[in-house]
Amino acid sequence: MTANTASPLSNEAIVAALSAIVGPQACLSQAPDLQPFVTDYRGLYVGQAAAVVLPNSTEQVSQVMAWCHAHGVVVVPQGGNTSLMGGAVPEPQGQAVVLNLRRMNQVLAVDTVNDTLTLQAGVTLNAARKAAEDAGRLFPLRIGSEGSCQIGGNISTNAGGTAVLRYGNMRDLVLGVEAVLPDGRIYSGLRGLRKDNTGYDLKQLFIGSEGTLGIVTAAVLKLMPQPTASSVALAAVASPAAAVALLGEAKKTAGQAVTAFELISGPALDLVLGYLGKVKSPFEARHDWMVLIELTSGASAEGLDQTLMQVLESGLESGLVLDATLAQSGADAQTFWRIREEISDAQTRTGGSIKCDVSVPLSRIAAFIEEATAAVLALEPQTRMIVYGHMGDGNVHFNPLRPADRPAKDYLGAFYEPISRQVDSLAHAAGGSISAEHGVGVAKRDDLSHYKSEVELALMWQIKKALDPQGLLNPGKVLPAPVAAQA
Ligand code: S2G
Ligand code: ZN
Repeated sequence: MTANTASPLSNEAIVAALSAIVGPQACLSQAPDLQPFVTDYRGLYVGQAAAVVLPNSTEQVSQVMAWCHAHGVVVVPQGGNTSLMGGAVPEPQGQAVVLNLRRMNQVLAVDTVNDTLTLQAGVTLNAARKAAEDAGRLFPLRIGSEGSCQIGGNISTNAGGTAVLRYGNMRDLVLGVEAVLPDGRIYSGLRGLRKDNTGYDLKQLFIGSEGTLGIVTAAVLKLMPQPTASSVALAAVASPAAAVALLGEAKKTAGQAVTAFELISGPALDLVLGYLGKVKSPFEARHDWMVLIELTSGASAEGLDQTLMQVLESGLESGLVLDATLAQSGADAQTFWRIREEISDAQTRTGGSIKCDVSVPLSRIAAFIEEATAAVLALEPQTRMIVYGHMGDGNVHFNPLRPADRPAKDYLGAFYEPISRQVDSLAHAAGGSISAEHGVGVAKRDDLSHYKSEVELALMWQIKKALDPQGLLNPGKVLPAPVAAQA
């Protein structure tokens, strides 16, 4: 099934028809205006579009989708366009319409009795977290791009981030979804029930499917109790295996309070300190590995600090921990988190890395890191191993950094394939996933054919064809071309 991109209409006819639906101000067609919407976050994928539409309601989304469906015009849904996998921009050729949801940015209801937050898809994650906080609650999804990513995109990519260990990823935080289907019909599932066993759980079709089965236009999210205290520490550890053992100790001692457990390699710390400039290293000596540990709870702050100190002291006694520093203030905690969260931008600003967003069972993660490091250095001995991320939930960003003497086109081009393939195959062999939280988009689409079974790929294609038989919604993303037999 191929996307029906060769619609007989001219771009002008498409623009005229869609302007009549969303208004001429909300229908862009000039190349300079289109550029930011057809270029992905990393500037690696640039697409072609006949128009960008910015609807302000579900009804307008429905009418745009119905018109495009009737005329065989491709639609690419887009939120904050922060996808790292090229999932939210159109293909390089064609007359796609980018449908950006940023004007649908209203918080519709904050319900502190049912503990639900109902909002439109274009609300940024920051704004959603603020609406929860203002109501004395927590919406716990926490990712570095929260200032620009939108709830609709978080849902369609099943976003994860630094608090998954405690609160799960977006799939665990969504109670209801409203979505526009490829033919323009509206699926209205904005219910906030914790229990509803009345047939297939249809909202799950739109969570993590990256805008290929429907356009998320609104959602009902879970609200959690607002923690009144948190305690954060950076601990230098002997190895990833020591980090895994320390995580076990922390869970044993602090239980549910363990909210984040983030691994940071020595090269990653060097890179981010160099990028931040004024931030001092948290440790006197240089260490190859460290972890950021955060405990949060409703209990008092000193109780949490004592608990975290207990974990660190027992780690120091057992040799798991080589050095540790406990945040003495909110400012300290902010600095520790800044060190962790700026690693992402530090890579981009230092020439770019090959992003391997993998997850493996915790019991295998240390061996995986060792094997993958050896494999990458055998291919490219000068690589700096930027390894960091959400060890607590088994997800590691294993991002070999481009050596300074390698031109970007070589490294992210010629070297990308062999390095990415090596890392992915080792993660798969360890029982893991080649994309833990960033999704598939274009970047990992073809790799899926190596790592998903024939039955899985066939099922996904059957669902895609059932909802989008013309292949108009976000074509070329997520699903590798079907094997002839399945087409
Ligand atoms: C993180 C951000 C994207 C990346 O920092 O947790 O998900 O790999 C990443 O730089
Ligand atoms: Zn991450």
